[in-house]
Amino acid sequence: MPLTAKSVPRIALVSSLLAAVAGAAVLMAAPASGAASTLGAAAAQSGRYFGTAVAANKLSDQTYVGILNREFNMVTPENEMKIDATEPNQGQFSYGNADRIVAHAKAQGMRVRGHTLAWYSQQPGWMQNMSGSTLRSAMLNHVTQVATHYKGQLYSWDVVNEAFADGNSGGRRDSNLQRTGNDWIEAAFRAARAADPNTKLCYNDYNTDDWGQAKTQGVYRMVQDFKSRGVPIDCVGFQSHFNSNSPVPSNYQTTLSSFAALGVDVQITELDIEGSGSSQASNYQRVVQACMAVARCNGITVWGIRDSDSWRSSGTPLLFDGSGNKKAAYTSVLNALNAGGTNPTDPTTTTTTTTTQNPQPGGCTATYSEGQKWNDRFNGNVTVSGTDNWVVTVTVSSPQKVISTWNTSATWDSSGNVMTARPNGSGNSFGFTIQHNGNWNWPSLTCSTG
Ligand code: G2I
Repeated sequence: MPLTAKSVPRIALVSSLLAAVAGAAVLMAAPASGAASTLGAAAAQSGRYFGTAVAANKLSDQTYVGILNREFNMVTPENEMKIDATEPNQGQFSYGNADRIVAHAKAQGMRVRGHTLAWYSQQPGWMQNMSGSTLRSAMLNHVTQVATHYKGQLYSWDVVNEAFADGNSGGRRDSNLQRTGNDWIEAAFRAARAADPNTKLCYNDYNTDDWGQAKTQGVYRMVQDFKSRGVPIDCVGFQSHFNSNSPVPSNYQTTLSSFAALGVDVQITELDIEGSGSSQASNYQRVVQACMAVARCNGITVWGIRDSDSWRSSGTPLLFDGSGNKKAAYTSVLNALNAGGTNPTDPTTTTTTTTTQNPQPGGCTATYSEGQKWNDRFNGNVTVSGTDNWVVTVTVSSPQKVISTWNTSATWDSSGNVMTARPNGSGNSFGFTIQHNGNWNWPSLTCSTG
């Protein structure tokens, strides 16, 4: 029930506003320190990056390089680190084009996402014809050699790409690699970790953006299993290739935050959205806002610079037109980045307790203090003063959920976001656990006398 001055005349205020303000610096929105004028600088305000796929053969195109150097602070080689490019003949490695991209990025102060060490596609001929234990060892040798070559130079690696099947099975895609045994993915991750211990290791896939899809759930279960067994995985890449057949799902943020709650980072790795004008701009805005709302969403990479650079250029899916002009989608992305987001600062390092003073006469005050924090959830404690007969509402923001309470009798409204807490005979302090699903904001409280 909404609390109004009329229905609850002795309502007293609420401490949570103060608590929220006090906590803002460490926990909540990262204040945008003035609007930045490029994508990379705007993303950097909240500790994120904004990247693009780069093709080595375009590094001589001045318009292309001009936009690249001005706007982006992360680079993914579009094809140059794939298996057919880096090991064209077995045991003979070829890094020329990939190294040129890495060198260009470094000279510009940009970082690099490696893409990709193990994939069913773009295998060189010699690998396509292999199977069984011969293929398994060749794959692991490839991972070891290439990860060693780039040791310490990359921000993250897409260790395994596109290993799950489309459709309703939620299982693995058939491939020569899959036929070497279901443990091929974890074997690849272990080999990558051994070769390059300080680079984030990602699993990367498409059609995993909709939380309701079987494929998304299949990948989620794999990551959950890897985390529970100590398989070294640090991040999940969401390619996010969208068009009218595969639109931005309404639950996209839930997908990102649900994976993040497993204790991995999430990255949007190959974003492009077909369309034009304001509808394309608003779809881009939704994607950026979802990442900005999830503390462990490290950054966003678009899959090319100009529409004409895209693997599906006829759909004009990128942020710059064929002449290099900024599109409406560019502006909506820049604005969404400048609006700030949930701070990706490690949330487990701070503990703040706040108290409030001067409760209104005859009313009550509910004081929130921060409790213990874990990767996926945090505790809050509330102390009530002014009455023993209190009613405290605790409102969490979606996709947060209160998953347990203590020392109170609690009921929820139909949205599940508003909890009404009353005394249960345990005194005037109670607490709860919030599963944050990527949103670390504190709840807001109101206190009234019952
Ligand atoms: O298909 C879009 C992306 C889906 N996720 C994984 C990404 O690695 C993939 O990127 C695309 C590249 O954008 C294309 O540029 O991967 C394609 C290959 O699977 C790339 O296409 C290839 C063509 O197939 C080759 O014929 C061509 O020589 O690009 C090569 C270089 O232009």
